[in-house]
Amino acid sequence: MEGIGRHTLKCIECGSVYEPAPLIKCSECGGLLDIIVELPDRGLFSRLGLREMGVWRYREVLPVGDGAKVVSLGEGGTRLLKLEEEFTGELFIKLEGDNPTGSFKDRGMTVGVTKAVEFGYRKVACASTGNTSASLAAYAARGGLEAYVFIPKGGIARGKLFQALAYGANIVEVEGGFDDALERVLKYVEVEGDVLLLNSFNPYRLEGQKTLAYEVYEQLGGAPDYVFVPVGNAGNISAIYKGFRELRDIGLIDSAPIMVGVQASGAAPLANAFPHIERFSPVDEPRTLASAIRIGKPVNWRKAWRAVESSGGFFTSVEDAEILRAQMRLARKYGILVEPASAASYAGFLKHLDELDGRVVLVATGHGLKDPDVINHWSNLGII
Ligand code: AN7
Repeated sequence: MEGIGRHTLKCIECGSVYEPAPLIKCSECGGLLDIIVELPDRGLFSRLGLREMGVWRYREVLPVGDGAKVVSLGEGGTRLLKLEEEFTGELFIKLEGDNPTGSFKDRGMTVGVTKAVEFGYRKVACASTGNTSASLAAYAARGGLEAYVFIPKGGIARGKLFQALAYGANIVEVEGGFDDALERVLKYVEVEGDVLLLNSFNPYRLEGQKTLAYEVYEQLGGAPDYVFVPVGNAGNISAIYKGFRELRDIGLIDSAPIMVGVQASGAAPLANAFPHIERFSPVDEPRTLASAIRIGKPVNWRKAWRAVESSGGFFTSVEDAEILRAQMRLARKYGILVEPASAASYAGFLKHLDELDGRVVLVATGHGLKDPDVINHWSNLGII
Protein backbone atom coordinates (compact mmCIF):
# COMPACT_ATOMS: atom_id res chain seq x y z
CA MET A 1 0.00 0.00 0.00
CA GLU A 2 3.10 2.29 -0.02
CA GLY A 3 2.45 5.45 -2.00
CA ILE A 4 -1.24 4.79 -2.44
CA GLY A 5 -3.13 7.69 -4.01
CA ARG A 6 -0.14 9.28 -5.74
CA HIS A 7 -1.24 11.23 -8.79
CA THR A 8 -0.82 14.27 -11.00
CA LEU A 9 -3.29 16.37 -12.98
CA LYS A 10 -2.81 16.66 -16.71
CA CYS A 11 -4.50 18.97 -19.22
CA ILE A 12 -6.20 17.04 -22.02
CA GLU A 13 -5.54 19.91 -24.45
CA CYS A 14 -1.99 21.20 -23.91
CA GLY A 15 -0.55 18.42 -21.75
CA SER A 16 0.46 20.69 -18.83
CA VAL A 17 1.02 18.65 -15.67
CA TYR A 18 0.15 19.78 -12.13
CA GLU A 19 0.83 18.43 -8.67
CA PRO A 20 -2.31 17.48 -6.68
CA ALA A 21 -4.44 20.61 -6.22
CA PRO A 22 -8.13 21.60 -6.27
CA LEU A 23 -8.03 22.72 -9.90
CA ILE A 24 -11.01 22.54 -12.22
CA LYS A 25 -9.25 23.65 -15.38
CA CYS A 26 -5.78 24.07 -16.81
CA SER A 27 -4.15 27.32 -15.67
CA GLU A 28 -2.25 27.52 -18.99
CA CYS A 29 -4.99 27.03 -21.56
CA GLY A 30 -8.30 26.55 -19.70
CA GLY A 31 -8.61 22.92 -20.89
CA LEU A 32 -10.17 20.06 -18.94
CA LEU A 33 -7.94 18.13 -16.57
CA ASP A 34 -7.48 14.41 -16.22
CA ILE A 35 -6.09 12.71 -13.17
CA ILE A 36 -3.19 10.39 -13.80
CA VAL A 37 -2.85 7.83 -11.02
CA GLU A 38 0.03 5.44 -10.61
CA LEU A 39 -1.58 2.19 -11.66
CA PRO A 40 -1.00 -1.01 -9.68
CA ASP A 41 0.20 -4.24 -11.27
CA ARG A 42 -2.04 -6.99 -12.66
CA GLY A 43 -2.22 -8.66 -9.27
CA LEU A 44 -4.60 -5.94 -8.04
CA PHE A 45 -7.74 -8.04 -8.03
CA SER A 46 -6.17 -11.05 -6.42
CA ARG A 47 -5.22 -8.82 -3.48
CA LEU A 48 -8.69 -7.32 -3.00
CA GLY A 49 -9.90 -10.53 -1.41
CA LEU A 50 -12.97 -10.08 0.75
CA ARG A 51 -12.80 -6.31 0.74
CA GLU A 52 -16.37 -4.98 0.50
CA MET A 53 -17.84 -4.06 -2.88
CA GLY A 54 -18.06 -0.35 -3.57
CA VAL A 55 -16.01 2.65 -4.64
CA TRP A 56 -13.38 2.30 -1.90
CA ARG A 57 -12.67 -1.32 -2.79
CA TYR A 58 -10.57 0.24 -5.57
CA ARG A 59 -8.53 2.55 -3.35
CA GLU A 60 -5.35 1.63 -5.16
CA VAL A 61 -6.58 3.44 -8.27
CA LEU A 62 -8.10 6.46 -6.52
CA PRO A 63 -6.23 9.77 -5.99
CA VAL A 64 -6.64 9.67 -2.22
CA GLY A 65 -3.79 9.09 0.20
CA ASP A 66 -3.72 6.57 3.05
CA GLY A 67 -4.09 9.21 5.72
CA ALA A 68 -7.21 10.89 4.29
CA LYS A 69 -10.47 10.95 6.21
CA VAL A 70 -12.83 9.32 3.75
CA VAL A 71 -16.35 10.76 3.53
CA SER A 72 -18.47 7.78 2.57
CA LEU A 73 -22.06 6.57 2.68
CA GLY A 74 -21.30 3.11 1.29
CA GLU A 75 -21.58 4.01 -2.40
CA GLY A 76 -21.01 1.69 -5.34
CA GLY A 77 -21.45 -2.06 -5.26
CA THR A 78 -24.61 -1.70 -7.34
CA ARG A 79 -26.49 -4.57 -8.95
CA LEU A 80 -25.77 -5.77 -12.46
CA LEU A 81 -28.85 -7.64 -13.67
CA LYS A 82 -29.32 -9.65 -16.81
CA LEU A 83 -32.21 -8.75 -19.13
CA GLU A 84 -33.73 -11.39 -21.39
CA GLU A 85 -33.83 -9.49 -24.65
CA GLU A 86 -34.04 -11.03 -28.11
CA PHE A 87 -30.85 -10.20 -29.90
CA THR A 88 -27.65 -12.00 -30.77
CA GLY A 89 -25.81 -10.97 -27.60
CA GLU A 90 -26.36 -10.78 -23.86
CA LEU A 91 -27.83 -7.73 -22.16
CA PHE A 92 -27.09 -6.42 -18.65
CA ILE A 93 -28.23 -3.36 -16.75
CA LYS A 94 -26.17 -1.63 -14.06
CA LEU A 95 -28.51 -0.18 -11.47
CA GLU A 96 -26.90 2.99 -10.20
CA GLY A 97 -30.14 3.87 -8.44
CA ASP A 98 -28.83 1.49 -5.74
CA ASN A 99 -26.45 4.22 -4.56
CA PRO A 100 -27.05 6.05 -1.24
CA THR A 101 -28.86 9.03 -2.79
CA GLY A 102 -30.20 7.06 -5.73
CA SER A 103 -27.79 7.97 -8.52
CA PHE A 104 -24.29 7.37 -9.89
CA LYS A 105 -23.28 10.83 -8.68
CA ASP A 106 -22.52 9.32 -5.27
CA ARG A 107 -19.53 7.44 -6.70
CA GLY A 108 -18.04 10.79 -7.67
CA MET A 109 -19.16 12.75 -4.66
CA THR A 110 -17.54 10.44 -2.11
CA VAL A 111 -14.17 11.17 -3.73
CA GLY A 112 -14.95 14.84 -4.46
CA VAL A 113 -16.03 15.62 -0.90
CA THR A 114 -13.18 13.57 0.59
CA LYS A 115 -10.77 15.73 -1.40
CA ALA A 116 -12.63 18.93 -0.41
CA VAL A 117 -12.04 18.05 3.26
CA GLU A 118 -8.42 17.09 2.58
CA PHE A 119 -7.79 20.40 0.76
CA GLY A 120 -9.24 22.24 3.76
CA TYR A 121 -12.52 23.51 2.29
CA ARG A 122 -15.54 24.22 4.50
CA LYS A 123 -17.90 24.90 1.58
CA VAL A 124 -18.75 23.06 -1.61
CA ALA A 125 -21.01 24.03 -4.51
CA CYS A 126 -22.49 22.77 -7.76
CA ALA A 127 -24.98 23.57 -10.47
CA SER A 128 -27.32 20.71 -11.11
CA THR A 129 -30.22 19.22 -13.00
CA GLY A 130 -31.05 17.49 -9.71
CA ASN A 131 -28.99 14.43 -8.92
CA THR A 132 -25.70 16.23 -8.37
CA SER A 133 -27.41 18.58 -5.92
CA ALA A 134 -28.99 15.68 -3.99
CA SER A 135 -25.67 13.87 -3.83
CA LEU A 136 -23.58 16.92 -2.93
CA ALA A 137 -26.07 17.84 -0.19
CA ALA A 138 -25.83 14.37 1.38
CA TYR A 139 -22.03 14.09 1.23
CA ALA A 140 -21.57 17.64 2.51
CA ALA A 141 -23.79 16.75 5.48
CA ARG A 142 -21.77 13.58 6.03
CA GLY A 143 -18.47 15.47 5.83
CA GLY A 144 -19.57 18.44 7.95
CA LEU A 145 -19.39 20.94 5.06
CA GLU A 146 -21.79 23.60 3.85
CA ALA A 147 -23.37 22.90 0.44
CA TYR A 148 -24.56 25.49 -2.09
CA VAL A 149 -26.57 24.12 -4.97
CA PHE A 150 -27.63 26.15 -8.01
CA ILE A 151 -30.60 24.68 -9.83
CA PRO A 152 -32.76 25.76 -12.77
CA LYS A 153 -35.96 27.17 -11.26
CA GLY A 154 -38.82 24.73 -11.76
CA GLY A 155 -36.50 22.52 -13.83
CA ILE A 156 -35.61 19.62 -11.56
CA ALA A 157 -37.57 16.55 -10.49
CA ARG A 158 -39.48 16.75 -7.22
CA GLY A 159 -37.66 13.92 -5.45
CA LYS A 160 -34.28 15.52 -6.11
CA LEU A 161 -35.36 18.91 -4.79
CA PHE A 162 -36.73 17.22 -1.68
CA GLN A 163 -33.38 15.48 -1.16
CA ALA A 164 -31.36 18.71 -1.42
CA LEU A 165 -33.73 20.40 1.05
CA ALA A 166 -33.77 17.46 3.44
CA TYR A 167 -29.97 17.16 3.59
CA GLY A 168 -29.81 20.87 4.40
CA ALA A 169 -28.16 22.39 1.33
CA ASN A 170 -28.46 26.10 0.59
CA ILE A 171 -30.51 26.20 -2.58
CA VAL A 172 -30.22 28.93 -5.19
CA GLU A 173 -32.89 28.83 -7.88
CA VAL A 174 -31.73 30.32 -11.16
CA GLU A 175 -33.99 31.59 -13.97
CA GLY A 176 -33.27 29.62 -17.14
CA GLY A 177 -31.84 26.16 -17.58
CA PHE A 178 -28.88 24.14 -16.26
CA ASP A 179 -26.41 26.00 -18.47
CA ASP A 180 -27.47 29.28 -16.84
CA ALA A 181 -27.19 27.75 -13.36
CA LEU A 182 -23.66 26.61 -14.20
CA GLU A 183 -22.65 30.11 -15.28
CA ARG A 184 -23.99 31.46 -12.00
CA VAL A 185 -22.17 28.96 -9.80
CA LEU A 186 -18.91 29.54 -11.67
CA LYS A 187 -19.17 33.25 -10.88
CA TYR A 188 -20.12 32.46 -7.29
CA VAL A 189 -17.06 30.28 -6.59
CA GLU A 190 -14.80 32.78 -8.32
CA VAL A 191 -16.07 35.67 -6.20
CA GLU A 192 -16.12 33.70 -2.92
CA GLY A 193 -12.76 32.01 -3.38
CA ASP A 194 -13.19 29.54 -0.52
CA VAL A 195 -15.78 27.25 -2.12
CA LEU A 196 -14.85 24.09 -4.01
CA LEU A 197 -16.87 23.48 -7.17
CA LEU A 198 -17.92 19.85 -7.50
CA ASN A 199 -19.41 19.77 -10.95
CA SER A 200 -18.01 17.15 -13.25
CA PHE A 201 -15.18 19.24 -14.59
CA ASN A 202 -13.72 18.66 -11.19
CA PRO A 203 -11.52 15.71 -12.19
CA TYR A 204 -11.51 14.17 -8.69
CA ARG A 205 -15.22 13.51 -8.93
CA LEU A 206 -14.79 11.64 -12.18
CA GLU A 207 -12.21 9.39 -10.53
CA GLY A 208 -14.94 8.07 -8.24
CA GLN A 209 -17.26 7.54 -11.19
CA LYS A 210 -14.66 5.49 -13.07
CA THR A 211 -15.07 2.72 -10.48
CA LEU A 212 -18.20 1.59 -12.31
CA ALA A 213 -15.86 0.09 -14.91
CA TYR A 214 -13.87 -1.82 -12.28
CA GLU A 215 -17.07 -3.15 -10.77
CA VAL A 216 -18.55 -4.26 -14.09
CA TYR A 217 -15.23 -5.97 -14.88
CA GLU A 218 -15.48 -7.95 -11.66
CA GLN A 219 -19.19 -8.71 -12.02
CA LEU A 220 -18.84 -9.99 -15.58
CA GLY A 221 -15.43 -11.57 -15.13
CA GLY A 222 -14.10 -9.39 -17.96
CA ALA A 223 -14.97 -6.38 -20.06
CA PRO A 224 -18.29 -6.11 -21.90
CA ASP A 225 -18.32 -5.39 -25.64
CA TYR A 226 -20.58 -2.34 -25.44
CA VAL A 227 -21.52 0.15 -22.73
CA PHE A 228 -24.53 2.45 -23.24
CA VAL A 229 -24.52 5.62 -21.13
CA PRO A 230 -27.03 8.50 -21.00
CA VAL A 231 -25.20 11.76 -21.70
CA GLY A 232 -25.85 15.22 -20.27
CA ASN A 233 -22.68 17.02 -19.22
CA ALA A 234 -20.77 14.04 -20.61
CA GLY A 235 -18.72 13.45 -17.47
CA ASN A 236 -19.92 9.97 -16.67
CA ILE A 237 -19.22 8.44 -20.07
CA SER A 238 -15.71 9.96 -19.94
CA ALA A 239 -15.15 8.57 -16.44
CA ILE A 240 -16.38 5.07 -17.26
CA TYR A 241 -14.19 4.91 -20.33
CA LYS A 242 -11.19 6.04 -18.28
CA GLY A 243 -11.84 3.15 -15.88
CA PHE A 244 -11.79 0.62 -18.70
CA ARG A 245 -8.68 2.18 -20.23
CA GLU A 246 -6.93 1.76 -16.90
CA LEU A 247 -7.98 -1.88 -16.75
CA ARG A 248 -6.40 -2.23 -20.18
CA ASP A 249 -3.23 -0.41 -19.11
CA ILE A 250 -2.97 -2.62 -16.03
CA GLY A 251 -3.14 -5.56 -18.44
CA LEU A 252 -6.40 -7.09 -17.26
CA ILE A 253 -8.39 -6.64 -20.47
CA ASP A 254 -7.33 -6.47 -24.13
CA SER A 255 -9.38 -3.45 -25.05
CA ALA A 256 -11.96 -1.09 -23.63
CA PRO A 257 -15.58 -1.65 -24.63
CA ILE A 258 -17.28 0.30 -27.39
CA MET A 259 -18.86 3.33 -25.71
CA VAL A 260 -22.25 4.56 -26.87
CA GLY A 261 -23.49 7.93 -25.60
CA VAL A 262 -27.24 8.43 -25.68
CA GLN A 263 -28.79 11.89 -25.63
CA ALA A 264 -32.39 13.08 -25.70
CA SER A 265 -33.13 14.40 -29.18
CA GLY A 266 -34.03 17.89 -27.91
CA ALA A 267 -30.75 18.15 -25.97
CA ALA A 268 -28.34 16.35 -28.27
CA PRO A 269 -25.38 18.55 -29.23
CA LEU A 270 -23.01 15.57 -29.35
CA ALA A 271 -25.31 13.17 -31.20
CA ASN A 272 -26.23 15.93 -33.71
CA ALA A 273 -22.59 16.49 -34.60
CA PHE A 274 -21.09 13.02 -34.43
CA PRO A 275 -18.84 11.96 -36.19
CA HIS A 276 -17.91 15.46 -37.43
CA ILE A 277 -16.28 17.25 -34.52
CA GLU A 278 -16.24 20.57 -36.39
CA ARG A 279 -20.04 20.43 -36.48
CA PHE A 280 -20.33 20.45 -32.69
CA SER A 281 -22.33 23.38 -31.40
CA PRO A 282 -24.27 23.89 -28.17
CA VAL A 283 -28.06 23.66 -28.13
CA ASP A 284 -29.41 26.99 -26.88
CA GLU A 285 -32.75 25.84 -25.52
CA PRO A 286 -32.45 22.17 -24.68
CA ARG A 287 -35.80 20.41 -24.37
CA THR A 288 -36.62 16.98 -23.01
CA LEU A 289 -38.84 15.43 -20.38
CA ALA A 290 -35.72 13.73 -19.05
CA SER A 291 -34.79 16.74 -16.91
CA ALA A 292 -31.53 15.17 -15.68
CA ILE A 293 -30.04 15.41 -19.17
CA ARG A 294 -31.63 18.70 -20.23
CA ILE A 295 -28.21 20.22 -20.94
CA GLY A 296 -27.25 22.16 -24.06
CA LYS A 297 -23.54 22.84 -23.44
CA PRO A 298 -21.92 19.70 -22.04
CA VAL A 299 -18.82 20.84 -20.17
CA ASN A 300 -17.00 17.56 -20.73
CA TRP A 301 -17.84 17.24 -24.39
CA ARG A 302 -14.21 17.09 -25.56
CA LYS A 303 -13.33 14.35 -23.09
CA ALA A 304 -16.43 12.39 -24.02
CA TRP A 305 -15.85 12.82 -27.75
CA ARG A 306 -12.35 11.39 -27.41
CA ALA A 307 -13.60 8.53 -25.27
CA VAL A 308 -16.33 7.56 -27.68
CA GLU A 309 -14.19 8.00 -30.77
CA SER A 310 -11.21 6.05 -29.49
CA SER A 311 -13.47 3.23 -28.30
CA GLY A 312 -14.92 2.88 -31.81
CA GLY A 313 -18.32 3.93 -30.50
CA PHE A 314 -20.84 6.62 -31.35
CA PHE A 315 -23.34 9.14 -29.97
CA THR A 316 -26.99 8.65 -30.74
CA SER A 317 -30.23 10.34 -29.76
CA VAL A 318 -33.70 9.15 -28.82
CA GLU A 319 -37.05 10.94 -28.74
CA ASP A 320 -38.83 11.57 -25.45
CA ALA A 321 -41.55 9.10 -26.45
CA GLU A 322 -38.89 6.41 -26.95
CA ILE A 323 -37.40 7.24 -23.55
CA LEU A 324 -40.73 6.93 -21.78
CA ARG A 325 -41.64 3.73 -23.60
CA ALA A 326 -38.28 2.28 -22.61
CA GLN A 327 -38.83 3.40 -19.01
CA MET A 328 -42.22 1.71 -18.93
CA ARG A 329 -40.90 -1.44 -20.57
CA LEU A 330 -38.17 -1.75 -17.94
CA ALA A 331 -40.76 -1.35 -15.22
CA ARG A 332 -43.38 -3.69 -16.62
CA LYS A 333 -41.26 -6.36 -18.29
CA TYR A 334 -38.46 -6.53 -15.75
CA GLY A 335 -39.67 -4.90 -12.53
CA ILE A 336 -36.96 -2.25 -12.75
CA LEU A 337 -37.87 1.40 -12.17
CA VAL A 338 -35.38 3.99 -13.38
CA GLU A 339 -35.73 7.70 -14.00
CA PRO A 340 -36.34 8.93 -17.57
CA ALA A 341 -32.72 9.98 -18.26
CA SER A 342 -31.60 6.49 -17.23
CA ALA A 343 -34.09 4.84 -19.56
CA ALA A 344 -32.34 6.69 -22.41
CA SER A 345 -29.61 4.04 -22.45
CA TYR A 346 -32.20 1.27 -22.89
CA ALA A 347 -34.00 3.33 -25.54
CA GLY A 348 -30.65 3.72 -27.33
CA PHE A 349 -30.07 -0.02 -27.12
CA LEU A 350 -33.52 -0.75 -28.60
CA LYS A 351 -32.80 1.69 -31.43
CA HIS A 352 -29.50 0.03 -32.36
CA LEU A 353 -30.27 -3.56 -31.35
CA ASP A 354 -29.72 -4.98 -34.85
CA GLU A 355 -26.16 -3.63 -34.99
CA LEU A 356 -25.04 -5.15 -31.67
CA ASP A 357 -23.68 -8.43 -30.44
CA GLY A 358 -21.63 -9.71 -27.54
CA ARG A 359 -22.11 -8.48 -24.01
CA VAL A 360 -23.92 -5.15 -23.73
CA VAL A 361 -24.15 -3.17 -20.49
CA LEU A 362 -26.73 -0.41 -20.05
CA VAL A 363 -25.92 2.12 -17.36
CA ALA A 364 -29.14 3.02 -15.53
CA THR A 365 -27.92 6.17 -13.85
CA GLY A 366 -30.70 7.04 -11.40
CA HIS A 367 -33.67 5.64 -9.47
CA GLY A 368 -37.23 5.92 -10.76
CA LEU A 369 -38.55 7.31 -7.47
CA LYS A 370 -36.66 10.53 -8.12
CA ASP A 371 -39.24 11.73 -10.61
CA PRO A 372 -42.74 10.40 -9.87
CA ASP A 373 -44.45 13.24 -11.80
CA VAL A 374 -43.27 11.76 -15.09
CA ILE A 375 -46.23 9.38 -14.91
CA ASN A 376 -48.37 12.28 -16.17
CA HIS A 377 -46.34 12.29 -19.36
CA TRP A 378 -46.87 8.58 -19.81
CA SER A 379 -50.58 9.27 -20.03
CA ASN A 380 -50.16 12.44 -22.14
CA LEU A 381 -48.22 10.43 -24.68
CA GLY A 382 -50.84 7.71 -24.65
CA ILE A 383 -48.38 5.17 -23.24
CA ILE A 384 -50.87 4.30 -20.50
C1 AN7 B 1 -29.88 10.25 -13.97
O1 AN7 B 1 -27.32 16.26 -11.64
O2 AN7 B 1 -25.87 16.75 -14.69
O3 AN7 B 1 -23.33 13.06 -18.78
O4 AN7 B 1 -26.53 18.07 -12.50
O5 AN7 B 1 -28.74 12.74 -13.31
O6 AN7 B 1 -22.19 12.81 -16.59
O7 AN7 B 1 -23.78 14.69 -16.97
C2 AN7 B 1 -27.07 14.86 -14.00
C3 AN7 B 1 -26.75 14.05 -15.02
C4 AN7 B 1 -27.48 10.82 -16.67
C5 AN7 B 1 -25.88 12.55 -17.29
N1 AN7 B 1 -28.42 10.29 -15.88
O8 AN7 B 1 -24.59 12.36 -16.78
C6 AN7 B 1 -26.81 16.88 -12.57
C7 AN7 B 1 -26.54 16.18 -13.84
C8 AN7 B 1 -28.85 10.92 -14.78
C9 AN7 B 1 -28.30 12.15 -14.43
C10 AN7 B 1 -26.91 12.04 -16.37
C11 AN7 B 1 -27.33 12.74 -15.26
P1 AN7 B 1 -23.39 13.27 -17.30
